[in-house]
Amino acid sequence: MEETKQTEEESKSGFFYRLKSGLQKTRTSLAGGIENIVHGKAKVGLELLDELEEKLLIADVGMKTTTFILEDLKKDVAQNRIRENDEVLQHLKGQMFKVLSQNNKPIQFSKNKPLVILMVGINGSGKTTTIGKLAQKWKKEGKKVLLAAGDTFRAAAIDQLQVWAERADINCISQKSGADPSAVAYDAVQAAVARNVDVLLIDTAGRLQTNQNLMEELKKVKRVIGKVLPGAPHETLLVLDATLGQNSISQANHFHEALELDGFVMTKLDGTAKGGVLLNLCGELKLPIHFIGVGEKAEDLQAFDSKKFVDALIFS
Ligand SMILES: Nc1nc2c(ncn2[C@@H]2O[C@H](COP(=O)(O)OP(=O)(O)O)[C@@H](O)[C@H]2O)c(=O)[nH]1
Ligand SMILES: [Mg+2]
Repeated sequence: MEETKQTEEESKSGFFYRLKSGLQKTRTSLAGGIENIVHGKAKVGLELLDELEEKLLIADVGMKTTTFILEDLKKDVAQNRIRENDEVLQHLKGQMFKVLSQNNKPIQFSKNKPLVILMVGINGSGKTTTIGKLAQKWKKEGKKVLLAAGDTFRAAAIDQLQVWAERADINCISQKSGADPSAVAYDAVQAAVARNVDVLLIDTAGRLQTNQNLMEELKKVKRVIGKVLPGAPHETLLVLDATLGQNSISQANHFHEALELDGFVMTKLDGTAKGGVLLNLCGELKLPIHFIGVGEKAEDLQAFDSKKFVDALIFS
């Protein structure tokens, strides 16, 4: 039984294999660096701790989270409670897991029907692609899914979502490009209720967190959704591009201030060595990461699992 599971996880199509290969660049820079530092030292001491601190800071983990990760380790090393290199690694893994799992709050389908999810984020972060991938995944699981093409800014954005919808045989509510995105959201929520769908995914136009007018438009979209269906949207998720590293933190702060986010999706982890930013984000914003993108394929969008993430990052 155990053996079969291992084979599935390690096989090239397996979930864990995809996660590991998607995180390869971050592993080499951050985790590989950590392992080299720890194993490269004959003695566990202050010098080792200083080097670890520097490594975490360079890898975009941020001051606050780095301090949290190393705090207890410093005490334990100073008081000789930790002396072995392997113990240092295990301790680091444990602290990273703590940071990543502290705000866990799974998306609950059972509580709300329709469950309404609003996707926000800057241009190119991966909103439309993420909606397409989630729609496909949930449809396969037997859920009734509806999409809303709320990015009315560009005709191509509406087409892009419709292609995903057609491919998965899902309905997509849309209007002409240039239409008011709040009107699209209004129609979509009404349709979701009338058609008794399980989940409605609403796309929005990308915007810079510093663009006030567009941010106001997004607030209006959120208000309108709540008027049609009190309590909705149940999840306002910020989609972040991992390749932007530390910049994600300022984006997250701006969006959270304007829209009261419920969580994050981190895309493009496969293309970057900056995956350490996930630790920073969780430590700073105290909100859950729900999904991560580790490649272009639909199955490369994975539900975020802090334990598996840490195991895929540091495996020695
Ligand atoms: N490598 C990789 N590419 C991704 C991922 N998620 C999205 N992309 C790509 O990022 C680009 C922008 O995505 P899109 O969904 O159009 O962004 P939007 O402007 O936020 O809607 C597209 O070329 C996607 O294929 C990911 O997890 N990994
Ligand atoms: Mg888009």
